[in-house]
Amino acid sequence: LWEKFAVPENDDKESFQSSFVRHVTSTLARSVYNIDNFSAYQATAHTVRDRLIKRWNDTQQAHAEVGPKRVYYLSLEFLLGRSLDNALLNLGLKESYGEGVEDLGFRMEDVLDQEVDAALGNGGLGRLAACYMDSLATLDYPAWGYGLRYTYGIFQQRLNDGFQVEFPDYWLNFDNPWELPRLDVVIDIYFGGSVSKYTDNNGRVRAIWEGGEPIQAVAYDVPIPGYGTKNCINIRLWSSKPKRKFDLKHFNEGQYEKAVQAQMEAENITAVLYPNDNHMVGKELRLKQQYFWVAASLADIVRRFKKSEKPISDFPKQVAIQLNDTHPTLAIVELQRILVDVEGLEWDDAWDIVTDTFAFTNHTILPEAMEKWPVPVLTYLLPRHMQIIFDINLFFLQSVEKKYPDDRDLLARLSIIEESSPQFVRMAHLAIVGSHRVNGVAELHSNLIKTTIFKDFVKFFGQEKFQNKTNGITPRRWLHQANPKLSDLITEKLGNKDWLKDLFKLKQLEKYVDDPDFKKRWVAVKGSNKARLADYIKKQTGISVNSNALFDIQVKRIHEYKRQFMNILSVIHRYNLLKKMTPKQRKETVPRVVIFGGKAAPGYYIAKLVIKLINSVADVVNKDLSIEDTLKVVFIPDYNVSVAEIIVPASDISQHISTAGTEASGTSNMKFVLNGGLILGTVDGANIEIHEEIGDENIFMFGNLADKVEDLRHAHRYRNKQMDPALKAVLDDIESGHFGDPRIFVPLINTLTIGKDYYLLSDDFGSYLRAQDMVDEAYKDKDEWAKKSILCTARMGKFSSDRAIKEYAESIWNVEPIPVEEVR
Ligand code: 26Y
Repeated sequence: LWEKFAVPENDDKESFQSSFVRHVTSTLARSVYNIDNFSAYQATAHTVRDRLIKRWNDTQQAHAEVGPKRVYYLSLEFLLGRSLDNALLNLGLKESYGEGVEDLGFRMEDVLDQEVDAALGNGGLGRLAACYMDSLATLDYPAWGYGLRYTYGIFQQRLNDGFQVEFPDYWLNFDNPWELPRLDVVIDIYFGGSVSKYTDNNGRVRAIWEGGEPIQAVAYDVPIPGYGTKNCINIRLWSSKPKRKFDLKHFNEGQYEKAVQAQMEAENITAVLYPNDNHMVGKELRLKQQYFWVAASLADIVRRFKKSEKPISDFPKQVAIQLNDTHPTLAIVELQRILVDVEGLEWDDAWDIVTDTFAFTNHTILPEAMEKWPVPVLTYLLPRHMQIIFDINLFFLQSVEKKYPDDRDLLARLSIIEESSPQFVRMAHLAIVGSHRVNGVAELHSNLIKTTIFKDFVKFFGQEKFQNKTNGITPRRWLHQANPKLSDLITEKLGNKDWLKDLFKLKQLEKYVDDPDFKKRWVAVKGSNKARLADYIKKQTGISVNSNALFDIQVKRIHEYKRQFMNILSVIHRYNLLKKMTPKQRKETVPRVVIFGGKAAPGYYIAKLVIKLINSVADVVNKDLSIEDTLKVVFIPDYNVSVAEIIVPASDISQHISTAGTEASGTSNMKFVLNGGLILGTVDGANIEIHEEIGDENIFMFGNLADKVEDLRHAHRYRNKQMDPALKAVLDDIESGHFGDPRIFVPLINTLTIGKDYYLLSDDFGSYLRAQDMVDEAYKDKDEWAKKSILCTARMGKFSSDRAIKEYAESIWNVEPIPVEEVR
């Protein structure tokens, strides 16, 4: 009987339209005669959602039958962006549904544009998690993501007089078709309380933790469809809710408000995403978020494992948990607590299970990004966990002492506890000790962590524990979806879409680098993407830019180590040169549009001044008719995933100019090059591997190498080093008031003088300017440039997140793909 009523997957236009109309009238309760683009978006989204739910169920059923080892990706950030276009493309429905929508009188582009981004992340780390989920789904891995369902995502950025102002991102204002509330999946989470000890029947001392008032974690599931497969995986996001019961004590005392307040505090836990990128701010609520999330996730994972009825010692054979940075490190402690206190295992047996289960990815070596939490705060929020951390540390340090007797400095350096006053828990140390594998995110970064911040751990644990997994990006979103014209051209040339599942196939494009017709079409696609961006810029900022100019783009979080400051200083340098030129010289120079975008953390004063400086320079340059349109400067407000999808396909040059050794990998560098944009970059992060893949002629590299950085900083500190004269001239220009009240910029300029130029702008400025000149020179030869652009795309196979995920699956997780058949 059930089979008779099963919903078939009909992908044709008419089935779409009938479902669309049904959703308009039933789900949205509207009349089909007066619906706007937003309702059309909702009806389309709900139609796709029905498909996703079917696939989600089929996937869960297929996995349940096999009982495979599953991988769990714990990330406090999932920067998904929009879902509709991505789902249509991954499910292969774009064409039929597109026609269906247009027939009904809508433009698909307008409909897609109604969707608000799911912006539950800050930057690189969060977007990486989203790309990895796409690859896990596409490659048929039995995988789950676990995160938090923030009510407010990353703030919206607006500009006021050139300054950043933040607005709350209340993204759940309207119904969210991309989540399935699981109001039946609810887990009680406890904070505080007390620990008592007792002796059990076997004479063992055991601990009981009795937490305080419970807070509920409610599951919301976000289906992630793979490309060209029925596999559809799940990101489970937890939302905090008060447990619905009266606080009788307050109630009896007549303190109604107090009772309500306690309930509101429960909802606070998942209210807001912390907007700091690569910077630790020790807020207690952030720590509560972390525990709330890992405790709910582990309870869920353990419950699923127990359904298999396998012995608990099989846990690591069934479960791999990847820690996305140190944010979920308390999961290590929570699992040890469950195994020892709840399951009654011996400490050592439990610890073997824990370390075999977890692996840890580090995303930064910046000292200010290292998480540490005060022992007193942990002690009162999570008293039992604090005891367990002390025990983990004790046993760990005992094993160190055994191997290296009498090296007390080594013990202090390795200790999970920082012996300051108050004491702190070093989360990275805890993550390393509790994991069987640790990895960095690009070759240089993985080598650096082994020789600097984690050096002593390599000495103790040995090399094998420390790996590299160079980041990747999903070609489905970052080429197929964001750049449909280039995608079509590639598919036409290669004869099929196989390259979307095997990005190394792009190599075949190399055959056509000297084919004039192909080159012409390639350049035309770039031109139309630049025109699209020019339109967007006009709409958002009112600035008109010439889309024949060289588009030079730097979009990423604003941070001193990423050196947007150096970029805008070089723009001033360029402007001053242009002003001095004769009209004839100006005619011969390559016109440039310099485009910036990115958010500064709300409390990051210097980064916010950089935004102001960019806008002040833009104001002056864009108004100056004397330079005859040879230079324009644009700051695009509110950079996010869907804006990136417009920007990335439109670059001629993109800048990735961090001080060598500071950018762990970078992933936007990969996105730009995949779309046929060249890089102007430093010898840092994944730039190095991109260089290796695409060759010397197709990239502009400059600046000091990572192994020089420490010496250069040292030289600044102890000798009064001369500043680069070109840089000095530009600073003088700012100080003269050329770009508005110079007093505003004093603290920014001080970072280079009083602050000793920690990020070495002065040391790299000369070679940066020379590299810029080489860019101008190369761009004059349009034909050669087209060739470079094609070769860039053709050689990017390595940087697919599919490659990265396969490496994780094979050398860390030990999980296998499970093909999913449709269940009828
Ligand atoms: C401590 C806490 C507040 C914190 C919050 C966010 C610490 C770090 C972060 C985010 C880090 C991050 O996004 N790192 C980036 O990860 C990318 C993916 O691996 C790298 O490509 C990029 O170089 C790195 O900066």
